[in-house]
Amino acid sequence: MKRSGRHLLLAGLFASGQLMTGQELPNVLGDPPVSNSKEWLKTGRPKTLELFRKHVYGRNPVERPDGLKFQVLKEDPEAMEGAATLKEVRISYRGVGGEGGFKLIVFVPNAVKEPAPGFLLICNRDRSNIDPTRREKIDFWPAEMIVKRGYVAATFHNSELSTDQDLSFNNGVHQVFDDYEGDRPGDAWATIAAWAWGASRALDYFESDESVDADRIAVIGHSRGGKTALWAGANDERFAMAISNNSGCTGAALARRRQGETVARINKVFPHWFCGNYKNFDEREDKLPVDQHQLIALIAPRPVYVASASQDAWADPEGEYLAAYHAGPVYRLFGLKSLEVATLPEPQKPLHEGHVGYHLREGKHDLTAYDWTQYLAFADRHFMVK
Ligand code: GTR
Repeated sequence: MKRSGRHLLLAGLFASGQLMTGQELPNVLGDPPVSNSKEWLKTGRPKTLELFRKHVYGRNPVERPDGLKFQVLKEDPEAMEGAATLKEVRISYRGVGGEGGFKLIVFVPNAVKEPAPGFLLICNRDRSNIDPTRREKIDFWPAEMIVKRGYVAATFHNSELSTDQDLSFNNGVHQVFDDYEGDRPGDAWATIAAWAWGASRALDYFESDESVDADRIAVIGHSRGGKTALWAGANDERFAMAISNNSGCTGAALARRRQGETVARINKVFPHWFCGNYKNFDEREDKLPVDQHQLIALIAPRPVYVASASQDAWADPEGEYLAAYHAGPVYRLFGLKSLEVATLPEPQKPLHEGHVGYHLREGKHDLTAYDWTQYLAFADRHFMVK
């Protein structure tokens, strides 16, 4: 294919990892661009969401299914030495392929007398990271710290919605709900969408639990879980906040920069994460009708937080920052402050002023106590927790 001078110039810029200006990206305000928040919500947002459904994450066959059930399997009002009430809840559903379900682990702070706000972590690591007995306590999910600060600490394991390997989509929610004639359509949901769907069903449960304030739930995930948290927040406007920890390629990072993990590489190694149509953009990022700054903008006017780690080049920290920065025009339509400069901040200097939060943590690809400390501070500002 013959490449135009402009493309060559852009390829050169990306290869050297330079900053991207808004002009090199699809217009975050849409095509044609909207000029106010009302138009954004009426046309800009739905059109952008549709592009992500069609080309990137795929389309859910069902949202809240009829007959969704919640069963409290276990309740301990004296968990965490009396600081929390633990509930283990089975969320179950039925579809053309039979029955399915997953377990939600919820710690509600006993000290909070009104419905409490909370964090819903999409866990993509070993289950020991989210041990409900709390014999194991790992910084990936510092449930005690979250509860102490007056928040619900909730989590589920992604593999119960869809295993992280099945290319035939013959397990979990795919087995329950998929009903395609012939080949799987190019825009059929895949694994990341299935995990995000689970987060929305957890939110359905919170709406039924009087001890939880379902209007103040932040959905959070790390890495592949971070990609999922952003998609959950974009798709389901009931999430009051979305937090992306080191989400990288097809999470917060701009695809067009081609830094670290690329679209072709992620589709090759994790072909089950995104819809079939996404493979059309292998080595053709410039042809993608969207880029990831638009995913972040779909969360507006709700607060969103993007975090990177200094040694996580694979996730392209600068590309993550710039996507958050370039979501700004949509936040400004609502009169809200976002990130102010197009330059990556220094490590350990969190930016919490506006509705788009960001920090670059010193260190490796991980979700750490430092990261959680920042998320709690940001949530305190927006959820009005003292
Ligand atoms: C990596 C993958 C990333 C990231 C990470 C993770 O292997 O390339 O996109 O999601 O896994 O989830 O830990």
